[in-house]
Amino acid sequence: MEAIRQKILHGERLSADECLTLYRTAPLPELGVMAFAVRERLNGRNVYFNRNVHIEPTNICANHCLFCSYRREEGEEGSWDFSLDDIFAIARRYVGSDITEVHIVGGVHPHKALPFYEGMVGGVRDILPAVHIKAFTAEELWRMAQQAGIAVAEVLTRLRQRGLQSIPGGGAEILSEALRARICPDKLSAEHWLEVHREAHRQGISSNATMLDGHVETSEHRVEHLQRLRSLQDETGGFNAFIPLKYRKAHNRLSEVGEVSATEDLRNMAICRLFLDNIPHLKAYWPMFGKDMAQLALSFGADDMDGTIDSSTQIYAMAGAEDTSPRMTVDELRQMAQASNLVAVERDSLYHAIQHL
Ligand code: V47
Repeated sequence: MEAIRQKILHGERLSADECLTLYRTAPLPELGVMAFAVRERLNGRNVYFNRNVHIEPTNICANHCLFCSYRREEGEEGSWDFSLDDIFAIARRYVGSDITEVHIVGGVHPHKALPFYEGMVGGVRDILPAVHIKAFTAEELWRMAQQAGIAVAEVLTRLRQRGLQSIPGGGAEILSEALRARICPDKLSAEHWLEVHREAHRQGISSNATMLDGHVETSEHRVEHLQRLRSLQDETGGFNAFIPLKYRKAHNRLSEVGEVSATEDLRNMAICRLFLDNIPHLKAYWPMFGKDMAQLALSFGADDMDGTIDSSTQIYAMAGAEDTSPRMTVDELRQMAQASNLVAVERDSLYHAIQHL
């Protein structure tokens, strides 16, 4: 541990073995102190947030991921499948509002194709011309390419022409082929997930990366995941933020595994901050963690709280998150930062500070 402490102190990179040692043995308080020092070095005392909404076009999904509480079959009770008009009606609600980002992610619909998604992005762009569109996970993009029989590069180019500006971090789960075969057998491979993000970065489209943790994965799996992300970031520099997503157990086929403790969540947050020395931001995604845990995470390496959300996402409520209608006011976000002796900074989707006049 002393050798690791010295490395952190001197801003040196941790090896995969050292990361594993942290997962196996490092106590929470010590991790917290080190991760906070690193977050201060990278982001000062800033706590970033934005004013955002999600649009979830459908929960009908061709995949059968064991951890998913959200997917439904076509026609099944509880399924939804928005038309473009439905989606545009949602977007229109925000005309004249102060949101700066729309985040669009849904299930992999078995019968929708690229022109539908091009129309979606183009329509939302027309309705909200100044709002940043962050849309479609690597999984959705990969499927669009497969369905159209074209390369992912072309999908990205076409969507970018219609207004796509960045891509969210979902679908990464754990970047280990063996584990994916167990928990998300229909999803794109780890290698393909990385390939989609590599191509996005090559085209100047920045992205986020997630890790779905706290289920059947081992510490070795987490280290493999983090290592693969760090390598890609060395290559491209295109990731803005990393987002650990705690596995939530309600209404899915992994429920019997249960959920890991708050201590484990915070240890993981801190270790991610220590190992991922090249991804600038670490997000405490409060609709999944809960507000209290997200606030605590700010003292364990996290510097970003995502945004106001406006009750527009259902993924986590369906998986057992306490907050079934997640929304935060800007005042609430500011108070959460202040109470941690930190400074809330409103940001745009690329982490530039925004000053409202
Ligand atoms: O990929 C699904 C996860 C992800 C469960 O980029 C679950 O800013 C926990 O990626 N328990 C989608 N997690 C959400 C996502 C995301 C969210 C917020 C911000 C950003 C961003 C990205 O949700 C999926 C999967 O890893 N997920 N089911 C569950 N039961």
